[in-house]
Amino acid sequence: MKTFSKETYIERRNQLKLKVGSGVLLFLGNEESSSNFKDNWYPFRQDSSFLYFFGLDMPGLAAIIDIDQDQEIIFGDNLTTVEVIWQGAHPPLSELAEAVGIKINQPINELSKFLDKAANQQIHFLPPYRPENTQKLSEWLHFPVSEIPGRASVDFIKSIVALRSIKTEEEITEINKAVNISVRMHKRSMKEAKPGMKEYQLLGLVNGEALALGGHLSFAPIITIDGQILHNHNYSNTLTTGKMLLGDFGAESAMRYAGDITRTFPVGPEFSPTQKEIYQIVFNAYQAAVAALKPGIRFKEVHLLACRKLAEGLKDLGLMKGNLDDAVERGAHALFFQCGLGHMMGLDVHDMEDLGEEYVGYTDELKKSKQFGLKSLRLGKELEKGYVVTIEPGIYFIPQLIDQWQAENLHSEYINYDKLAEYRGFGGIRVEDAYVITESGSKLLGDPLEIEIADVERIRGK
Ligand SMILES: [Mn+2]
Repeated sequence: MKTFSKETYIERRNQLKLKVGSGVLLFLGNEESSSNFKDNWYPFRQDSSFLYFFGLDMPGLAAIIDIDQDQEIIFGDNLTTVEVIWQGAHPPLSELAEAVGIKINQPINELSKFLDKAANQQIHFLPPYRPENTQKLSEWLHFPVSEIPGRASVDFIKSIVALRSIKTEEEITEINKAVNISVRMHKRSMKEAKPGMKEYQLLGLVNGEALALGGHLSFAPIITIDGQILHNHNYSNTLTTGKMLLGDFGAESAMRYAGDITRTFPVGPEFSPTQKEIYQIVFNAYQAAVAALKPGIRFKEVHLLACRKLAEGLKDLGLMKGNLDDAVERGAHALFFQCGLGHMMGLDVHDMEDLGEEYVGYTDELKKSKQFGLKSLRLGKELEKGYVVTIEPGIYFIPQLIDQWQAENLHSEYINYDKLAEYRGFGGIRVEDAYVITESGSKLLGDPLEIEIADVERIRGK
């Protein structure tokens, strides 16, 4: 288990105490999680806020920061001899706690007693996303399970979001490691994809690449010739010349920071002329969005700029028409780009999404839109130096959606449905990289990976 220095964690906790101000902060780590029977576990994944403030990447832990008494305690049990037989020995919890700057550790069953004694203090907890943790909170705090999500502390959430959103230099170093493993995974798929292969063969190659470099998958990969299915987790298709392969996947580094990259490339050695046209529109939107990144700009504005670029290209091809300012404002482009331009990335690939999009991506002043397309934009608020965001525009031709809009005659002043019929079976194109916001603009994370048409075709062996 690799951690930052104890000073990093002490400083993060001090900042958190200052922000929340008073009360007791309760952190629940994660447990092993069973898949089909008790001892057959999914790979263990620690809670990211627990990792951020306590660094300990192992199951069965919880922690308290009692701001009022200025006390920090890690709760957990040392392994029993029976557990050591199966799992091997770990350093004692006191030693692990000391390494992240915590002087007091207690057995896990002391935690409910601690909370009962603290009943007259405000006990802050985060919204749980695992049922086991919801149940524990219910038992320890004596609220019904159904009330737990609504009782999560907004002050606690907002304070954590404020801290975790700004990535420090040592975090950027870790994210770069994750992105660079992700780059190697993509190079592997771009070099080795061939007509006749199954999508799952590529899945095996890229997963193997991540594992061989000491990483893990940071989320379930999308590796598909049906790129128009936005979160496609089917890998059973055969790669055929004329199709494009859309790969959206990335690695998690040893310290659990995420990478997330998307590329779309031809299964054959080159794109068709039509594929090139659509790809170039997506790439132009990507470039325009990246050029706009800087502190102070709302990400929603960057998203809309990318939408406008997509709409311009689609109008040039005759797929859209009319006044593009109005078209984008009314959401007509969302027939082709149904999702958001990007998201924050850090210890989670969609960073802090467990804490609530309304706190991570929006503010009291800027609420999420309900318009189709914009309602899927996870991040809307002003960017700050140190934010890490992904930029992932795309164009997707979804036959069912086209049919529905056409049947409703929706946005027909902006969409040329006759011309669109030629693109029904086109599929989808997306490109994606991650950027850190700097003093004056942004910087690409990780080593550059081929993205322009000529470079992609070169790697495909044209
Ligand atoms: Mn992404």
